[in-house]
Amino acid sequence: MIAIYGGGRTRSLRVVWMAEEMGLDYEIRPVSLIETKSDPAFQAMNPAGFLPVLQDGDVTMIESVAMMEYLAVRYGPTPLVPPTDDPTWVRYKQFLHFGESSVAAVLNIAVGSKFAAPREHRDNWGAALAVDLAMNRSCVVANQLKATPFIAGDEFTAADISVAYPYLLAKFIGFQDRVDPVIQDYIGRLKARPAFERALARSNEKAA
Ligand SMILES: N[C@@H](CCC(=O)N[C@@H](CS)C(=O)NCC(=O)O)C(=O)O
Repeated sequence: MIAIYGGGRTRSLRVVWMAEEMGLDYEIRPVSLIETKSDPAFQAMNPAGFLPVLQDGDVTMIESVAMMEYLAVRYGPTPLVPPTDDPTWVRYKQFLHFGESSVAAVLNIAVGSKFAAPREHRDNWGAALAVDLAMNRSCVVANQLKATPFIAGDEFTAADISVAYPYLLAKFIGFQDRVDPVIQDYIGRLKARPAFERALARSNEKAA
């Protein structure tokens, strides 16, 4: 059985959503971000102590987008990944990584500042810059969505799961008013997918 450590608003949601879209059996092992840094069992899987972690037999993984790629290769083929000779593949691949590397990753500073920093350090220049960077880069997402209904083209793919994740945190982090309306509409459409609804419900059963 595939085990996904995380739950709640963590990036495990990407992996759970992917598993739901593919109809895979999996279990969520809820882990608190406070525990991961001091739990020897968790440290053995990811010495850096961040979430999510995926375990599947002998396989242990610590990168959410790579986990999605793993599921597609190990349990696919799936329409969530266009064939490499498909004209949408390059855009698919780029946005699959853009969602984490260019948007979600920079927002970690905003999340840490808002929820973990001492009160007097919460409104800091770096946290504001993190949101500014994410919003500036979001023009790439908005421009694509003005041309196609999904981020790689006419079909929903794993790249949509990757790109959607940071915008699902908009209200939580507090930048929802800055999200382009075309992205807000897109996120609304993605949230209505039955697989997303199931993924969110299971992720929230015992929030991390
Ligand atoms: N690139 C990693 C980022 C993982 C990440 O930043 N996870 C957050 C929770 S969603 C976390 O554990 N933050 C605390 C930390 O990095 O120590 C991925 O996509 O899995």
